[in-house]
Amino acid sequence: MKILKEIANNVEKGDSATVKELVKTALSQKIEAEEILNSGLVKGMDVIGVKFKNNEVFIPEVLIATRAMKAGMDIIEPSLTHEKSKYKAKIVIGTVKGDLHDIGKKIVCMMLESEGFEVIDLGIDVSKDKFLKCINRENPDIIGMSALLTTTMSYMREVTEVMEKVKFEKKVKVIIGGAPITQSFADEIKADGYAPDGAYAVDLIKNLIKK
Ligand code: B12
Repeated sequence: MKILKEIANNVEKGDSATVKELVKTALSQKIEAEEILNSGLVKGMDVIGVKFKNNEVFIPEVLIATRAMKAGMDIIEPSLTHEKSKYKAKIVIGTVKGDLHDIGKKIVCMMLESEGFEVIDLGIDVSKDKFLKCINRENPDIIGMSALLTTTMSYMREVTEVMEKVKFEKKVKVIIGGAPITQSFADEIKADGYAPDGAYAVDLIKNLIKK
């Protein structure tokens, strides 16, 4: 769809104002919010990711694209909210210590909220102490960790290790995600699940809370 391509192009260019307008137009054309997110906004970020990797763009361009992406996410957020689901669960989520990437985590939070789950977003650079304190304070059903760097994904292991006892006592499950994460890494660090994107994260949590 042409408008989705335009949204992707403008995220890539970092033109927040145009992204906002295009997203509003797409919504008024009754294009599903999830489709705008995945086939428009995320597509634009994917292109920036490849260009960044190939040294065709640098941090300032990535930051400007991030701003445009977030501007679009703010517009679609209210439209993502479906009817409250029958699933009830409290989810605490954060990007692990040393890692500042938060776009993917925010998408996961938005998708979970749209399904009626209660989500507490601890933000970025979250230490194991902060996760632990939050478990004791909030009694969540699920802890979600995000990491985008191969250097920070190992911190997830530190968190699952310190959580081993409390996980059992509090019956909390741990899920992980982010571009470098795989199911086999999740198994290796004894996480209860991994999801490659927001839609899979919703299904994963529905399955975990049934158990
Ligand atoms: C945007 C971006 C940035 C922005 C972040 C802005 C922000 N507010 O997030 C800025 C410019 C700050 C940045 C900085 C850096 N970045 Co950067 N960045 C990216 C980029 C281009 C896009 C990431 C993104 O937002 N993707 C779009 C979202 C939608 O996808 P996603 O994050 O994967 O999330 C989805 C899934 O993974 C999943 N998911 C995510 N989290 C979770 C959590 C749970 C619980 C679950 C279930 C699922 C889940 O669902 C999400 C939705 O579908 C990637 C390239 C890439 N291909 O990933 C590089 C990338 C991640 N960055 C990279 C690097 C190297 C850096 C820097 C070290 C650069 C530098 N020299 O300073 C710094 C590190 C800063 C730090 N300490 O964190 C590398 C990492 C390489 C590696 N192997 O570790 C990448 C891969 C680029 C590259 N190929 O070189 N970056």
